[in-house]
Amino acid sequence: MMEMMDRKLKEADPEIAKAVEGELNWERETIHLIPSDNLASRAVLEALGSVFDNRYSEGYAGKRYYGSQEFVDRAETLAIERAKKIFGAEHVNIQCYSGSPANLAIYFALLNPGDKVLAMDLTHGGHLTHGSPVNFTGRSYNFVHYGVDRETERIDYAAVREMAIKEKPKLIVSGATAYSRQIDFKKFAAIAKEVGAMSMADISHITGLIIGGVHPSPFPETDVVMTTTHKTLRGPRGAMIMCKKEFAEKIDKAVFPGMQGGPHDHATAAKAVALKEAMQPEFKDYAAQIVKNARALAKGLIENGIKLVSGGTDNHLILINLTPIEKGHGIFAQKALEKANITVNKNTIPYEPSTPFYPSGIRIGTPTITTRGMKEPEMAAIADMMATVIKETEKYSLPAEKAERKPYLEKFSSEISQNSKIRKVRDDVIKLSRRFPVYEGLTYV
Ligand code: DSN
Repeated sequence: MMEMMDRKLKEADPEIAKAVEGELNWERETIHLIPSDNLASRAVLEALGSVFDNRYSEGYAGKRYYGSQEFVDRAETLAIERAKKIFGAEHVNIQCYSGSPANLAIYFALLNPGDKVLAMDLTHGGHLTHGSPVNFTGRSYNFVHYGVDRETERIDYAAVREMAIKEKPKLIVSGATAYSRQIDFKKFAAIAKEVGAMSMADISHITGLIIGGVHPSPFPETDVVMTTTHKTLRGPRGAMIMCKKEFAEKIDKAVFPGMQGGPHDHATAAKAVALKEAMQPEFKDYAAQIVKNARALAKGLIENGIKLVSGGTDNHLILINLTPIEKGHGIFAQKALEKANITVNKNTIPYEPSTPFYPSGIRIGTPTITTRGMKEPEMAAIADMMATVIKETEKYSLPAEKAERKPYLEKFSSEISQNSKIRKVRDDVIKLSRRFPVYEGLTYV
């Protein structure tokens, strides 16, 4: 028995060790542009893989349903105090498993089933849990949605206000997962106040930018703020809810016992570590560089004739509109870029003319490559490489018949992997990636 307890991963489970090593090597040799991903520090990963994984600790610090919680309480209290200090939040619940359950907990705390909520439409950049009809939230509450203006492709605050006055929602949600411009949280909070609604901000994508002072903060005006902890914050997968004191009790009760059981204490410890890292001066440089890099990448793409939603970016994220090639082209661009070791995700664009599975855009972002130390010169090179790859996909177009799509995409994948220009880009990507090492010396096999 004890022998089993002391084995290293490579001895206990070589298949999983190989899969983890594969992921590590993939990260080392790719340009990773998914804007919601990032690289956690070794200290964060160490806390995440610590003995805190072994514990149950339902309840909150000082008021648990299990004994011997001294060290769990210490880690949780440190995480909470750090978050409060960083954001100026009156109350923090650090226990949320991830962004989706955290949003559900907020709705559970503040709303009754059927209540009206105003939030951003998924296809305009909102999140599934902002009331998409295919999500639990859309089925349980009466969501009405604002989007972006057709011309500017930015949020039209006057239109949001008009909708709020007309619809009289109980809650107004701001925040997005695919919006490349700054969000005016103060305006959202003011609109909510004017119509007697509560205000909530989902800042998951931009937390790191807010901490670094390169995006306006939703504090102190917004009633409840949710963030995941693994995106620009660069912590473990998870989330936290911050709120005004008056909502504290309801939020805590909604998280536990309302939505969750035992908190993930290993994740709590890792959140504390990430928050400490976010308090260091170099985190500000990192956040500023994310935005500089996104701007440089956007500029390079535009110079290569690529169309961007809203014409550019103010944050970490860029949405590419591929309709000049064809509607529904996102899947071709994603697959071709993947063959060149450039990781992106296909994404809907505002007023999407195709479908969510075959959308007309791709979404990219700079958090991971910034963490690796890349700067503006590398962004120009990445823009050129992306443009070369996307150009190679121009002669392919999505079959109108659904049954023809799968075989056509398989044929496309195999053809594109033989494409010499894409192979050349792949070689260049590997060379560039190796200049910015990741987790040096780490191995699992
Ligand atoms: N799935 C996340 C994203 O990629 O933006 C949001 O939860």
